[in-house]
Amino acid sequence: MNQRDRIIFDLKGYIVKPAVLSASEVEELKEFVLRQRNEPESLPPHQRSLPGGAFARLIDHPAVMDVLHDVIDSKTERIRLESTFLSYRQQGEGEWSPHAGGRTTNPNYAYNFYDGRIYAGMTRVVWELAEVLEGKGGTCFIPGSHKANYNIRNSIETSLDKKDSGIWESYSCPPGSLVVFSEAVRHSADFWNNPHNPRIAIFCAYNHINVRHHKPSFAPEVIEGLTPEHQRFFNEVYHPQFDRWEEQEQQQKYFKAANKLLGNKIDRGLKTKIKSIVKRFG
Ligand SMILES: O=C(O)CCC(=O)C(=O)O
Repeated sequence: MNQRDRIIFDLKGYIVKPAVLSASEVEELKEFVLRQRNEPESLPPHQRSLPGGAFARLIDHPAVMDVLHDVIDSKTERIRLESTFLSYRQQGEGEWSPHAGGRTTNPNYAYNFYDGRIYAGMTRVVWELAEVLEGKGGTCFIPGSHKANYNIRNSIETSLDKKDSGIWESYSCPPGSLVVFSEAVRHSADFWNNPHNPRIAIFCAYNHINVRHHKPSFAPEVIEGLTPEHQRFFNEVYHPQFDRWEEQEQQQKYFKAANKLLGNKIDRGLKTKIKSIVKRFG
Protein backbone atom coordinates (compact mmCIF):
# COMPACT_ATOMS: atom_id res chain seq x y z
CA MET A 1 0.00 0.00 0.00
CA ASN A 2 1.20 3.47 -0.56
CA GLN A 3 1.46 5.70 2.48
CA ARG A 4 -1.73 7.62 1.62
CA ASP A 5 -3.81 4.41 1.46
CA ARG A 6 -2.22 3.12 4.66
CA ILE A 7 -3.12 6.32 6.50
CA ILE A 8 -6.70 6.26 5.16
CA PHE A 9 -7.19 2.61 6.10
CA ASP A 10 -5.91 3.25 9.61
CA LEU A 11 -7.93 6.44 9.98
CA LYS A 12 -11.26 5.23 8.62
CA GLY A 13 -11.03 1.44 8.86
CA TYR A 14 -11.73 0.99 5.17
CA ILE A 15 -10.48 1.94 1.76
CA VAL A 16 -11.93 1.98 -1.78
CA LYS A 17 -9.73 1.23 -4.80
CA PRO A 18 -11.70 2.17 -7.93
CA ALA A 19 -11.67 0.11 -11.16
CA VAL A 20 -8.99 -2.42 -10.24
CA LEU A 21 -10.35 -4.92 -12.78
CA SER A 22 -10.66 -4.24 -16.52
CA ALA A 23 -14.09 -4.19 -18.19
CA SER A 24 -13.45 -7.62 -19.78
CA GLU A 25 -12.36 -9.13 -16.43
CA VAL A 26 -15.53 -7.77 -14.82
CA GLU A 27 -17.73 -9.22 -17.57
CA GLU A 28 -16.09 -12.64 -17.32
CA LEU A 29 -16.42 -12.72 -13.54
CA LYS A 30 -19.99 -11.47 -13.54
CA GLU A 31 -21.03 -14.10 -16.04
CA PHE A 32 -19.23 -16.76 -14.01
CA VAL A 33 -20.67 -15.91 -10.56
CA LEU A 34 -24.19 -15.56 -11.99
CA ARG A 35 -23.81 -18.98 -13.58
CA GLN A 36 -22.65 -20.37 -10.23
CA ARG A 37 -25.73 -18.79 -8.64
CA ASN A 38 -28.32 -19.70 -11.28
CA GLU A 39 -27.17 -22.91 -12.97
CA PRO A 40 -24.34 -24.49 -10.92
CA GLU A 41 -24.99 -27.91 -12.52
CA SER A 42 -23.70 -26.52 -15.83
CA LEU A 43 -20.23 -26.20 -14.26
CA PRO A 44 -17.77 -28.96 -13.30
CA PRO A 45 -18.09 -29.83 -9.54
CA HIS A 46 -14.88 -28.01 -8.53
CA GLN A 47 -16.21 -24.75 -10.00
CA ARG A 48 -19.75 -24.85 -8.63
CA SER A 49 -19.10 -22.62 -5.65
CA LEU A 50 -16.66 -19.94 -4.53
CA PRO A 51 -13.68 -19.73 -4.43
CA GLY A 52 -13.53 -22.01 -7.50
CA GLY A 53 -13.43 -21.30 -11.22
CA ALA A 54 -12.86 -17.86 -12.71
CA PHE A 55 -12.90 -16.30 -9.24
CA ALA A 56 -9.82 -18.24 -8.04
CA ARG A 57 -7.33 -15.85 -9.59
CA LEU A 58 -8.68 -13.05 -7.39
CA ILE A 59 -7.70 -14.93 -4.21
CA ASP A 60 -4.20 -13.46 -4.35
CA HIS A 61 -4.81 -10.59 -6.76
CA PRO A 62 -1.86 -8.16 -6.41
CA ALA A 63 -4.18 -5.29 -5.37
CA VAL A 64 -5.61 -7.46 -2.58
CA MET A 65 -2.24 -8.73 -1.39
CA ASP A 66 -0.87 -5.19 -1.45
CA VAL A 67 -3.37 -4.25 1.27
CA LEU A 68 -3.34 -7.54 3.21
CA HIS A 69 0.45 -7.62 3.48
CA ASP A 70 0.24 -4.25 5.19
CA VAL A 71 -2.71 -4.89 7.46
CA ILE A 72 -2.68 -8.63 8.27
CA ASP A 73 0.85 -9.98 7.79
CA SER A 74 3.77 -9.27 5.47
CA LYS A 75 4.05 -13.01 4.72
CA THR A 76 1.50 -14.50 2.33
CA GLU A 77 1.64 -17.91 4.06
CA ARG A 78 0.30 -16.30 7.24
CA ILE A 79 -2.87 -15.13 5.56
CA ARG A 80 -5.98 -17.31 5.28
CA LEU A 81 -9.15 -16.87 3.29
CA GLU A 82 -11.94 -18.07 5.58
CA SER A 83 -15.17 -17.14 3.80
CA THR A 84 -16.41 -16.04 0.38
CA PHE A 85 -19.93 -15.31 -0.76
CA LEU A 86 -21.78 -13.55 -3.53
CA SER A 87 -24.00 -10.63 -2.56
CA TYR A 88 -26.65 -10.22 -5.23
CA ARG A 89 -29.33 -7.60 -4.58
CA GLN A 90 -32.06 -6.28 -6.80
CA GLN A 91 -33.73 -2.91 -6.36
CA GLY A 92 -35.22 -2.68 -2.84
CA GLU A 93 -33.49 -5.81 -1.50
CA GLY A 94 -31.18 -5.65 1.49
CA GLU A 95 -31.30 -4.68 5.14
CA TRP A 96 -29.96 -2.15 7.61
CA SER A 97 -27.95 -4.18 10.11
CA PRO A 98 -25.14 -2.29 11.91
CA HIS A 99 -22.61 -4.53 13.61
CA ALA A 100 -19.06 -4.67 15.02
CA GLY A 101 -17.09 -1.57 15.95
CA GLY A 102 -14.98 -0.58 18.90
CA ARG A 103 -11.60 -1.50 20.26
CA THR A 104 -10.44 -5.07 20.04
CA THR A 105 -12.31 -7.40 22.31
CA ASN A 106 -12.20 -10.52 20.14
CA PRO A 107 -8.91 -11.66 18.62
CA ASN A 108 -10.70 -12.74 15.44
CA TYR A 109 -11.70 -9.09 14.80
CA ALA A 110 -8.50 -7.56 16.17
CA TYR A 111 -7.39 -4.16 14.99
CA ASN A 112 -4.12 -3.03 16.49
CA PHE A 113 -1.35 -0.63 15.63
CA TYR A 114 2.07 -1.36 17.08
CA ASP A 115 5.61 -0.28 16.32
CA GLY A 116 4.78 1.43 13.04
CA ARG A 117 2.36 -1.04 11.50
CA ILE A 118 -1.24 -2.21 11.45
CA TYR A 119 -2.10 -5.65 12.81
CA ALA A 120 -5.66 -6.41 11.71
CA GLY A 121 -7.63 -9.59 12.19
CA MET A 122 -10.57 -10.32 9.95
CA THR A 123 -10.42 -8.08 6.92
CA ARG A 124 -13.20 -7.99 4.32
CA VAL A 125 -12.31 -7.67 0.69
CA VAL A 126 -15.29 -6.79 -1.49
CA TRP A 127 -15.16 -6.99 -5.27
CA GLU A 128 -17.91 -4.70 -6.57
CA LEU A 129 -18.70 -6.10 -10.03
CA ALA A 130 -21.47 -3.57 -10.78
CA GLU A 131 -21.61 0.18 -10.34
CA VAL A 132 -22.28 1.44 -6.81
CA LEU A 133 -23.84 4.87 -6.26
CA GLU A 134 -23.12 6.64 -3.00
CA GLY A 135 -25.84 6.13 -0.38
CA LYS A 136 -27.70 3.72 -2.65
CA GLY A 137 -26.78 0.31 -1.35
CA GLY A 138 -23.01 -0.04 -0.95
CA THR A 139 -21.71 -1.15 2.45
CA CYS A 140 -21.95 1.67 5.02
CA PHE A 141 -19.37 2.51 7.68
CA ILE A 142 -18.90 4.60 10.79
CA PRO A 143 -15.40 5.72 9.86
CA GLY A 144 -12.86 5.43 12.66
CA SER A 145 -15.15 3.24 14.78
CA HIS A 146 -12.62 0.38 14.84
CA LYS A 147 -10.80 2.55 17.38
CA ALA A 148 -13.82 3.84 19.31
CA ASN A 149 -13.22 4.20 23.05
CA TYR A 150 -16.87 4.15 24.09
CA ASN A 151 -18.92 1.01 23.69
CA ILE A 152 -20.74 1.65 20.45
CA ARG A 153 -21.77 -1.97 19.95
CA ASN A 154 -24.39 -2.31 22.63
CA SER A 155 -24.52 1.07 24.25
CA ILE A 156 -27.84 2.68 25.02
CA GLU A 157 -26.89 5.39 22.53
CA THR A 158 -28.49 3.42 19.72
CA SER A 159 -29.43 6.61 17.88
CA LEU A 160 -25.91 6.45 16.43
CA ASP A 161 -26.95 3.38 14.52
CA LYS A 162 -29.72 5.16 12.66
CA LYS A 163 -28.86 5.56 9.02
CA ASP A 164 -29.59 9.29 9.18
CA SER A 165 -27.52 9.90 12.34
CA GLY A 166 -25.02 11.80 10.22
CA ILE A 167 -22.02 9.66 11.13
CA TRP A 168 -22.40 6.95 8.50
CA GLU A 169 -20.65 7.10 5.18
CA SER A 170 -20.57 5.00 2.05
CA TYR A 171 -18.97 5.20 -1.39
CA SER A 172 -19.61 5.21 -5.08
CA CYS A 173 -17.42 3.20 -7.43
CA PRO A 174 -17.34 1.83 -10.96
CA PRO A 175 -17.57 -1.91 -11.72
CA GLY A 176 -14.40 -3.85 -10.86
CA SER A 177 -13.59 -1.81 -7.75
CA LEU A 178 -12.18 -3.12 -4.53
CA VAL A 179 -13.43 -2.18 -1.07
CA VAL A 180 -11.33 -3.40 1.85
CA PHE A 181 -12.43 -2.94 5.44
CA SER A 182 -11.50 -4.11 8.89
CA GLU A 183 -14.32 -6.16 10.40
CA ALA A 184 -13.61 -4.10 13.54
CA VAL A 185 -15.11 -0.98 11.97
CA ARG A 186 -18.85 -0.59 12.61
CA HIS A 187 -20.55 -1.31 9.32
CA SER A 188 -23.87 -2.26 7.82
CA ALA A 189 -25.49 -3.64 4.73
CA ASP A 190 -28.01 -1.31 3.09
CA PHE A 191 -31.04 -1.54 0.82
CA TRP A 192 -30.07 -1.59 -2.85
CA ASN A 193 -31.45 1.51 -4.50
CA ASN A 194 -29.82 1.70 -7.90
CA PRO A 195 -32.34 1.27 -10.72
CA HIS A 196 -29.60 0.80 -13.33
CA ASN A 197 -28.14 -2.46 -12.09
CA PRO A 198 -28.33 -5.02 -9.26
CA ARG A 199 -25.57 -5.25 -6.69
CA ILE A 200 -23.16 -7.96 -7.68
CA ALA A 201 -20.40 -8.13 -5.11
CA ILE A 202 -18.09 -10.90 -3.97
CA PHE A 203 -17.30 -10.73 -0.25
CA CYS A 204 -14.11 -12.39 0.97
CA ALA A 205 -13.03 -12.60 4.62
CA TYR A 206 -9.28 -12.89 5.09
CA ASN A 207 -7.67 -13.40 8.48
CA HIS A 208 -4.34 -14.13 10.13
CA ILE A 209 -3.44 -17.82 10.13
CA ASN A 210 -3.63 -17.83 13.96
CA VAL A 211 -7.35 -17.13 14.16
CA ARG A 212 -10.63 -17.93 12.44
CA HIS A 213 -14.03 -16.32 12.73
CA HIS A 214 -16.13 -18.40 10.33
CA LYS A 215 -17.17 -22.01 10.58
CA PRO A 216 -15.37 -23.78 7.70
CA SER A 217 -17.79 -24.38 4.85
CA PHE A 218 -15.86 -24.63 1.58
CA ALA A 219 -16.63 -27.62 -0.62
CA PRO A 220 -13.57 -29.94 -0.47
CA GLU A 221 -13.68 -30.55 -4.24
CA VAL A 222 -13.48 -26.80 -4.86
CA ILE A 223 -10.37 -26.41 -2.69
CA GLU A 224 -8.82 -29.54 -4.28
CA GLY A 225 -9.39 -27.96 -7.72
CA LEU A 226 -7.27 -24.90 -6.86
CA THR A 227 -3.58 -24.48 -7.65
CA PRO A 228 -1.14 -25.17 -4.75
CA GLU A 229 -0.50 -21.38 -4.46
CA HIS A 230 -4.20 -20.78 -3.91
CA GLN A 231 -4.75 -23.86 -1.75
CA ARG A 232 -2.39 -22.52 0.89
CA PHE A 233 -4.92 -19.76 1.70
CA PHE A 234 -7.09 -22.56 3.09
CA ASN A 235 -4.51 -24.14 5.38
CA GLU A 236 -5.74 -24.98 8.86
CA VAL A 237 -5.49 -22.40 11.65
CA TYR A 238 -2.14 -22.71 13.42
CA HIS A 239 0.89 -20.75 14.52
CA PRO A 240 3.54 -20.45 11.76
CA GLN A 241 6.22 -21.61 14.21
CA PHE A 242 5.01 -25.14 13.47
CA ASP A 243 6.31 -24.66 9.93
CA ARG A 244 9.74 -23.98 11.40
CA TRP A 245 9.50 -27.10 13.57
CA GLU A 246 8.62 -29.14 10.50
CA GLU A 247 11.62 -27.62 8.74
CA GLN A 248 13.86 -28.54 11.68
CA GLU A 249 12.49 -32.09 11.78
CA GLN A 250 13.26 -32.38 8.07
CA GLN A 251 16.82 -31.18 8.68
CA GLN A 252 17.30 -33.72 11.47
CA LYS A 253 16.21 -36.47 9.09
CA TYR A 254 18.84 -35.37 6.55
CA PHE A 255 21.53 -35.26 9.24
CA LYS A 256 20.65 -38.75 10.36
CA ALA A 257 20.74 -40.01 6.78
CA ALA A 258 24.11 -38.30 6.19
CA ASN A 259 25.48 -39.74 9.45
CA LYS A 260 24.46 -43.22 8.37
CA LEU A 261 26.02 -42.75 4.96
CA LEU A 262 29.28 -41.20 6.06
CA GLY A 263 29.69 -42.81 9.46
CA ASN A 264 29.30 -40.86 12.65
CA LYS A 265 32.33 -38.69 12.04
CA ILE A 266 30.96 -35.74 10.16
CA ASP A 267 32.98 -32.65 10.98
CA ARG A 268 31.35 -29.31 11.77
CA GLY A 269 32.23 -27.79 8.36
CA LEU A 270 30.52 -30.60 6.49
CA LYS A 271 27.53 -30.37 8.83
CA THR A 272 27.17 -26.65 8.08
CA LYS A 273 27.42 -27.37 4.35
CA ILE A 274 24.72 -30.04 4.56
CA LYS A 275 22.58 -27.66 6.59
CA SER A 276 22.78 -24.95 3.95
CA ILE A 277 22.03 -27.43 1.14
CA VAL A 278 19.03 -28.75 3.08
CA LYS A 279 17.85 -25.21 3.68
CA ARG A 280 18.04 -24.43 -0.01
CA PHE A 281 16.61 -27.65 -1.44
CA GLY A 282 15.16 -29.57 1.48
O1 LIG B 1 -23.90 -6.45 2.58
C1 LIG B 1 -23.11 -5.56 2.91
O2 LIG B 1 -22.94 -4.54 2.25
C2 LIG B 1 -22.33 -5.70 4.19
C3 LIG B 1 -22.15 -7.11 4.64
C4 LIG B 1 -21.59 -7.17 6.02
O3 LIG B 1 -22.02 -6.49 6.87
C5 LIG B 1 -20.49 -8.06 6.37
O4 LIG B 1 -20.01 -8.77 5.50
O5 LIG B 1 -20.05 -8.09 7.55
